[in-house]
Amino acid sequence: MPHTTDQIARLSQQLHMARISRTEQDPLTTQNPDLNLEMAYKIQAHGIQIRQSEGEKVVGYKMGLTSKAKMEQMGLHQPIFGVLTNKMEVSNKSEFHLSDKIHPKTEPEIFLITKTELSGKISTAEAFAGCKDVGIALEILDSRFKGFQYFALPDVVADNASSAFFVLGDRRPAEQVPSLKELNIQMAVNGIEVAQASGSAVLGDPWLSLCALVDLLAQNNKTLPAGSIVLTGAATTAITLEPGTSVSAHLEKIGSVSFTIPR
Ligand code: OOG
Ligand code: MG
Repeated sequence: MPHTTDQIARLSQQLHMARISRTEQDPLTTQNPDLNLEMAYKIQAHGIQIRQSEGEKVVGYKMGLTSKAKMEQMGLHQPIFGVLTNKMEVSNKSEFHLSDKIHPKTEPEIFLITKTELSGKISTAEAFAGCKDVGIALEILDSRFKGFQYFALPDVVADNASSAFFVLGDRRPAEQVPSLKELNIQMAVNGIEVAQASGSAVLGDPWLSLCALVDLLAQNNKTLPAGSIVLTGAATTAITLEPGTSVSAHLEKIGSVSFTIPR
């Protein structure tokens, strides 16, 4: 059966309500085995339109499944993107409560802030030239699917790549850190290291993650506006959030980001 605008609206509304009511859903592909990536990005875009109609503003994008660690953790092997809104941003060094979340996890990511509009196929030199700042972030994921697992790529794309929240930490002008490959990224819980990688874990070079995002956006007839926040994708596996802990991430030459989960 051909996919209709109605189906896209229905499935994005289902995920929207799942997020608001914190009710885990069966993967969409269980009921809709013919759901493909193209339709999944349409469901994602429709879900963002619903959030915009409720007053949220798009502030950037996230890349997902850009490291081997994440691909293996999720059992999915192709980079994807999701949309970030202003309502998803959590202040650095603030408290993050678990009570109104489903099953959140966090992961350390290099973030970029663009300074020019970027579109189509770009080189790493063009990606670097198009960016203002480089920084360290913690992304907080919260899948709307049962057990945060066993989903196929169209499920996670439709679910806005499991986006929930993000925390931006220290940043520096991009000119001061042109090479990101060799920078050490570390995540700690209560000050004890739990995961570590180098920048090259992200597609071999985090600048390539920006190139991949701009290319994926072009395939969806979109460009990346100047001033966008871009999460380049987790360098390590994600960890489950536990009450009474403090999570931090550190990026060599740049600085840190953290949040605390009350008991
Ligand atoms: C999918 C989103 C992946 C990343 O940084 O690789 C992602 C998921 O893990 O549910 O955000
Ligand atoms: Mg991520």
